[in-house]
Amino acid sequence: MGRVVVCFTLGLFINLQVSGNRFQFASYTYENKTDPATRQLYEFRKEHPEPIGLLTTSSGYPVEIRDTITLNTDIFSNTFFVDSILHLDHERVPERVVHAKGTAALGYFEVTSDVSKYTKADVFNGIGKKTPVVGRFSSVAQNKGGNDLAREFKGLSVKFYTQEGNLDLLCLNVPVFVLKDPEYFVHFAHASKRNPRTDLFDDTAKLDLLTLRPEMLHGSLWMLSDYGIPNGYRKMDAFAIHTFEVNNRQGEKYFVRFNFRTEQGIENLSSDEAIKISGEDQDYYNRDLYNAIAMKNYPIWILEMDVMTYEDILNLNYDPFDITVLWKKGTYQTVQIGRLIFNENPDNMFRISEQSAFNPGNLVPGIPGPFDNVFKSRRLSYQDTQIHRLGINRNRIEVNCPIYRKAYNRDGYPPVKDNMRDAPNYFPNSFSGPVPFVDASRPKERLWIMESNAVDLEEASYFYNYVLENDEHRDRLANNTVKLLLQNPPFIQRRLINLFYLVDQHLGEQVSNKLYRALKTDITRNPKVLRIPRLRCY
Ligand code: HEM
Ligand SMILES: *[C@@H]1O[C@H](CO)[C@@H](O)[C@H](O)[C@H]1NC(C)=O
Ligand SMILES: *[C@@H]1O[C@H](CO)[C@@H](O)[C@H](O)[C@H]1NC(C)=O
Ligand SMILES: CC(=O)N[C@H]1CO[C@H](CO)[C@@H](O)[C@@H]1O
Repeated sequence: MGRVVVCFTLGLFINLQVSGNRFQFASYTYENKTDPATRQLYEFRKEHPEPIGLLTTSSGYPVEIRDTITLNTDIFSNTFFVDSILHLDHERVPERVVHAKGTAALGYFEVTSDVSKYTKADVFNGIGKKTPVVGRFSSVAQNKGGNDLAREFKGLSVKFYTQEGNLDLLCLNVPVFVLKDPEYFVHFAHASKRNPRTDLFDDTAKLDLLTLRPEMLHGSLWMLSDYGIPNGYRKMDAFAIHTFEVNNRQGEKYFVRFNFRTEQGIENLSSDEAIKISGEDQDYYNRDLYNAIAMKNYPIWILEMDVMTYEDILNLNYDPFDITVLWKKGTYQTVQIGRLIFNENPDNMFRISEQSAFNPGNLVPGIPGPFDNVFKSRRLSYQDTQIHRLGINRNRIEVNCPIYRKAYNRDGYPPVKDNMRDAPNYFPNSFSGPVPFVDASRPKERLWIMESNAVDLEEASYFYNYVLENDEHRDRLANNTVKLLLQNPPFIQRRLINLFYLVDQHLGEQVSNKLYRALKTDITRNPKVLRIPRLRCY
């Protein structure tokens, strides 16, 4: 009886191996017909032809073969059974409030240019210097396990394990954000996620909020355009968006926007292509990244910064700190910093992806960072949500550990690692506890910016007329908008179209004509149904 159960996990493979030519042939075509992600278990067995060891409970008790079956036994005396069932009951942590669906990769960053003129950050200084990184790619509103192909922004977070602590750059695949007042992030998140009654994604909520907060128009146009569905995480750029203050060894300030440019080229999917692919594989992005890395086709991004001097920003006719605004051509110069390469798949996604905690406030000397209100609120919000998700000792979890750490923080829910052993636990002290350093070139004053509440539709208009490269792309944008509008009550349809007319007459006309036609066709087909029923907006 016991032996039958053991063979259930290993027996199938063992049979394949020993059953002669017919099965060897089968295994040959199997390798050639499957992708690395599909073959993962098979590859594991190839690397480990024998079981990797004896089975124990989580406290190390060796499991006897008769304890792997509980029928007709004294079940609660069975340590193996109790240990495994209790563990299963507790093995979820809360998914991220946003960016829950994602995947991670490991790699390194290599400096390719001398940027010491702008920043003294050690990680970016010294051509050829390599720094290990972890990256996490994500969608925004999808739940963990959701659809990679939904029309949403995509994220790329990079944690650099530098000699001066962790530097986290959190990026989106578009260069602007949808809002500049962090209070509205709460409402943007609620409208993007599930409706409280139906528990469904709700296009009405999305367009209602968009039309009531017109500063969202610019970012939303990016989302409705081809940029809304890249053809996988490898085929997109990634932008940290905010304007960061940086400083050099002399304490001189510069203002920069960090941009990762894909070496794979930007590619995107149309709504129809995305619907088709998601019917077959909702994990299309995750699989694509995993397979590329497994097949040594390592994805690469060039990290650049767009730079302005202090004098530059004093002489602009727009606000360079506004994250709903693109920096205007001709007002900045672009400097290359280095290359980001992902060359390793994590051997355990929970350990690396689910437990990772990126914090925009994780910065290094030489990068004091942005000072707009959205960034200031993010310095708090990410840590707060991660304390909820992973606990107060999130930075003592392996994937988040900096190379060097000596802090006065003690205790709390595990992991605590060595908990600073017997070192003094208060500051200041006279007994050789850790001491702060002196940064002579740290700029003495910080800027304080006044942020305007006014909404300037010029940004959206520029996007429609100049960022979109041709009328076909504009037509796809209009088509995507109409699909969303069809899910909305007429007063919201009118509100969006009115706003679109203000952005650009052609955009307003396109969308209203297409909407009119779509409604008409729909009415003709079925007079009772005004709305096209479908699962999600693409
Ligand atoms: C007020 C503005 C914002 C707030 C309050 C906010 C909040 C959050 C929260 C709570 C998470 C989940 C973090 C976790 O559980 O570990 C998150 C994730 C993320 N956010 Fe934001 N966010 C804001 C704006 C932005 C902006 C402007 C960007 C891009 C520049 C951005 C990029 C990301 C990325 C890439 C992730 C995924 C991190 C990961 O992979 O773990 N967010 N955000
Ligand atoms: C088939 O798989 C084998 C074993 O992995 C490999 O050596 C061979 O190159 C593959 N052939 C083709 C045509 O991909
Ligand atoms: C937009 O939709 C119309 C109507 O379905 C279609 O004829 C047209 O080809 C679409 N435009 C693009 C660029 O796909
Ligand atoms: C922004 C962008 O790269 N758009 C491209 C998306 O893909 C279509 C079809 O492949 C191209 O025509 C667009 O230029």
